Amino acid sequence: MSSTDQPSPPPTIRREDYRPPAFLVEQVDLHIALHPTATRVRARLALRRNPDAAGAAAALELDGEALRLLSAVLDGAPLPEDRLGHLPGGGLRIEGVPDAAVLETEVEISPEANSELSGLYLSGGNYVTQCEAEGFRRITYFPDRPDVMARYTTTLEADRAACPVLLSNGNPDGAGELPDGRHWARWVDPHPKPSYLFAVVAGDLVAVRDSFTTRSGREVALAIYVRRGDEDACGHAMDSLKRSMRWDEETYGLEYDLDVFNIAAVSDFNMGAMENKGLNVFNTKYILARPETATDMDYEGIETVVAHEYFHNWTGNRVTCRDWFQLSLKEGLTVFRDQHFSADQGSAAVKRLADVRRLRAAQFPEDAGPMAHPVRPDSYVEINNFYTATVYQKGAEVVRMMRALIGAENFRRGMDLYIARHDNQAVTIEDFVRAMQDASGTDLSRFSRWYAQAGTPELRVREAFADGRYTLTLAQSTPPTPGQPEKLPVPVPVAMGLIGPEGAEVAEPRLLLLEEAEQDFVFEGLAAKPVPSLLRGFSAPVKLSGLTLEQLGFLAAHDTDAFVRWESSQQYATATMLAMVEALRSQEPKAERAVHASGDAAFSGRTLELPEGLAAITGALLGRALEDPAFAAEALALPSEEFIADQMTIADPEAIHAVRQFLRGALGRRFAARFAALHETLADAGPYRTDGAAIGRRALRNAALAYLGAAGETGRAEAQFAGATNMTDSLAALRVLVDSDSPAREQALAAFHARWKEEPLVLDKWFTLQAMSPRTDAAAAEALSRHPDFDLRNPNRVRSLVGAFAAGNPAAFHAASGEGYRFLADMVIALDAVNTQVAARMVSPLGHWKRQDAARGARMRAELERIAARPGLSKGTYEKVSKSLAA
Ligand code: B3K
Ligand code: ZN
Repeated sequence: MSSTDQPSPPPTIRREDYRPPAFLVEQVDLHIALHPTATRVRARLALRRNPDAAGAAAALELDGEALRLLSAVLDGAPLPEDRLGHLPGGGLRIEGVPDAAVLETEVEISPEANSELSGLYLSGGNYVTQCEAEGFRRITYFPDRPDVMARYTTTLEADRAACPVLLSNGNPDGAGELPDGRHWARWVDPHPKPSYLFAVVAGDLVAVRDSFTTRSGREVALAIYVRRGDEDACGHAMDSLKRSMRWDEETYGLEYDLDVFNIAAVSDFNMGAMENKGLNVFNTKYILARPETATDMDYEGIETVVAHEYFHNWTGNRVTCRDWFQLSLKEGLTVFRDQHFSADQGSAAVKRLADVRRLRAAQFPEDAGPMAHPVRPDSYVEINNFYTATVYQKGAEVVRMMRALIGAENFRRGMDLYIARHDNQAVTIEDFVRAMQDASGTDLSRFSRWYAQAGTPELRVREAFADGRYTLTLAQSTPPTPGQPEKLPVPVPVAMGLIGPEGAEVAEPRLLLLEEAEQDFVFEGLAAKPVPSLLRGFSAPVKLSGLTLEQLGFLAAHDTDAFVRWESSQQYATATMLAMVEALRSQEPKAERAVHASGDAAFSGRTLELPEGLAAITGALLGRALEDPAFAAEALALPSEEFIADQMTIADPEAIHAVRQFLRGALGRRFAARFAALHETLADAGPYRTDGAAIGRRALRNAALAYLGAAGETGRAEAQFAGATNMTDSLAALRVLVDSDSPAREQALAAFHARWKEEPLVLDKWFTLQAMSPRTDAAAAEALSRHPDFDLRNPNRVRSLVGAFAAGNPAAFHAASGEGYRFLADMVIALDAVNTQVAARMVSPLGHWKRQDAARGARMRAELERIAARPGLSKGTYEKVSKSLAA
């Protein structure tokens, strides 16, 4: 504490300060005696001085947090208290450790008191660990950094009745009985790994088993551990796992490397899942699925996350990160791999649209906000704040671009080289790029700017046409981001084609490479001025502008590339909506505004009109909808309110909401007969299936239902809700009712709650539906937070209400009164005392105050200040709040 009694701000960790560890750990032997409040952890570390570290006499530094040290013995001799230096945060520093030494410690920890869900904790009475990024230090003293890779053996001991199942990493290596009703099991992991991949799961769980034979003939015993009663809900996850294992063999030649692959599913988990070696731990949300309880989106999410965690076995586990600044080395690459896998399982085009939609919904705003950071960040206060859309999704886009530039074959060669060179190493993003460069013979030094520079590049198109010669001029610029005022041009791969007036391709499709701030690309011998079809497949994560409405409409109808067709219809709708918002803004005095959710165009008495161009695009889409229902469902969806807000310098949440609601209602009315017909035609006759075609049909059918609902026709939704036999249809119908003023609304909500109150994952949906409904204002959201089923200690429940409200209900969150902001800040403050990782994540929506008008911005800042003023704020929440205020 300083003299003014202000606690000093938590330190910033910088990439440039990286130093190799003074000691390596060759072998770790853990003995963990599990107990809810007094778990004993004995650790034996075989240490060796790191030949690559500077300072031949440097001290041994061990991280530690919330540990009660019982004993420490170095090479057989107890270490007296005065040999133990104490590091900030709870670690230990031991001077005078010989170059090779054995350290034995014993600590006591309380899983029951651990509401952070980092380290060892209890979920539903079962023991579970989460160590990434820095949770292992909450289990034992250890150099808890990814560049210390060690071999582990783990012996677990627990009460047999309470914990019949005892799991850890690697292969099982013996088990037996102990006195007093206790038993033990030992696990040996032959592969060296960083501490963040350590895991323990113990409790009363049941296994769903299967097996997999690798292509070299290794038999792998697969098991998914769940709570009793959930055994019937693991089939999709198991099937996804087996398909992932096969895909990685076929696509990258990568085989699984242990005798067992275990997954355990738990209800209390800070994120989706975790790739611990041989023992993945999952949020139940990404394992459990039955048609009655899981939506099609849940099924897709399970496939993706199971694959993602499995793929980490090579990209993350066998080859890991030197330090946490390299996080995208494993995350960007592994997201790229899971996206590729999912694309291979069904419609690649529709998968791409969904991925791009997600990128724009989460990553583009992040890149334009106070937390903007490069894919490889330069500094952080709390690493858990950097598991971001930028590191994951933009990181995946960067890998994808690299593959486009060097070609699929060279990319595969580069992957082989990367793994051959770096197996069992902790490496950097430069190492990955170097492997790609060496394998392809392409100089990627300029391309590496994508890893170093934050912000979304903006591309502008200009055209000239004369004498059969078409000149396409592309200019790029990247807006400044915090700490990076100046930006350099980045190499942008632009996959493109030219469409002639008749709607046919008039030039060979090409991949242009825009490397400079501005470049001309010339096409000769054209009979007429073509329309450029740019960024096919979204070949680069950039914003593109400069095409006219007319060109967008043409591309929406004629492009051969599904992505550009979808994109053009979205851009067309965006431009139309922005113009309508501008019209409202310029003509209405703010004070008289009233937002009517009915979609009846009431906005201070003004009447909006449905633009005929948009109606025509919608009509054309509907005409072809049955050709590709999944695509049509994506293309029929209007851009979200958040997306429209992101296109404005100063957003106007009320006007955006009014315009979007109006358009949904107006389109619903205009095409009521066709939507009704689609709803009829697409009714499922046969058995329930979750293949891409079946999912696409349900998506289109429910899109039609939603348009009808927006037009005030809720009868179909009522009938569908009453008769639905799967969660996708039930929830889609309930959403229509919840967003409507139908008298059936309250009754349907109550019925849904009564039916599903014992199913936490379904109850989450009940909260989310209400949190995102325009009919839920901040007061109603706050009332939901007092519902007996709301629980601040369960991250899924918090996300389902608080996260969904703040990120998915912009009109209510940005209510002019500031009540939405106050609700969120109250929740952040309450959460910070329970689970700091989840609390810090919830801060983000308040950070985008610059996009709001002065009055809203001031209210958002005031709430940030209120959070910042809380004594004892966690460093994670502190970092988010202070960066949000500073920007
Ligand atoms: N690697 C984990 C994420 C860990 C998050 C720590 N705050 C899951 C994944 O990306 O696969
Ligand atoms: Zn991952």
